[in-house]
Amino acid sequence: MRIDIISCVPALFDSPFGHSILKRAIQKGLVEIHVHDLRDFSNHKQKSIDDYSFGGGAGMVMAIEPIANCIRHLQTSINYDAIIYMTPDGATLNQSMANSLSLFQNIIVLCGHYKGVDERVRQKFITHEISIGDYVLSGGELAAAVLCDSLIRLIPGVLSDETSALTDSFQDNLLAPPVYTRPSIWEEMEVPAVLLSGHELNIEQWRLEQSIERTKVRRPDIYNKWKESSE
Ligand code: 6GU
Repeated sequence: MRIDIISCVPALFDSPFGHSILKRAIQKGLVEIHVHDLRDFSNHKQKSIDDYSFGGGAGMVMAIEPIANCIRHLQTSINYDAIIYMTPDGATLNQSMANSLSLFQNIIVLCGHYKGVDERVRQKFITHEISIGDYVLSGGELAAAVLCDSLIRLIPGVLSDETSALTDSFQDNLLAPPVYTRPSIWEEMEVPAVLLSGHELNIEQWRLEQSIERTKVRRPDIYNKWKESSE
């Protein structure tokens, strides 16, 4: 998978992809991430990328030209499967969206700032509009990093058997069960006996029950979906 990120604060991406699982995925060549500085595509002397909002009101709007220049430049060498705009008014990211987007070969992720992009950018170029939740961030960069993380970990070969995405919360519409490690007794708090029993079938059964119970209590919305799908 190749991800091209368009941002006016590219430095925000230095760290998220420089550690742990994502770093290794890049080193193994399973994903390529290219971050583009929107200002490099501005034709202005001052490299400006925003302008006043027509009709007035507080807040600047990201102009069409630098974004169009950047996207068209990228499209000269690559065919993109999706051009995603990170915006709080987009569809809220969930596991099933991450699953489908992870199948794409080449994607562009455009990070919004200020009051957002000129509406015509959305109409002309954008195929998906994504938010990461009902709260406002200062820009789309952190949201884009979240999106990329959720996609990259699904690429075959990125996770080992031990970290397999198949046992993640949400992957089967259930939250993950509680987990424990040594010591088996800590300040009189004991690990559930079944986990120490070595009885694989019972352990699997216990984990499923815990998952179901957790989901029912914490996320009744997801629980109802799971119940429908398991009937
Ligand atoms: Cl994608 N952008 C911004 N600025 N805020 C957000 C968001 C995106 N998703 C949730 N809040």
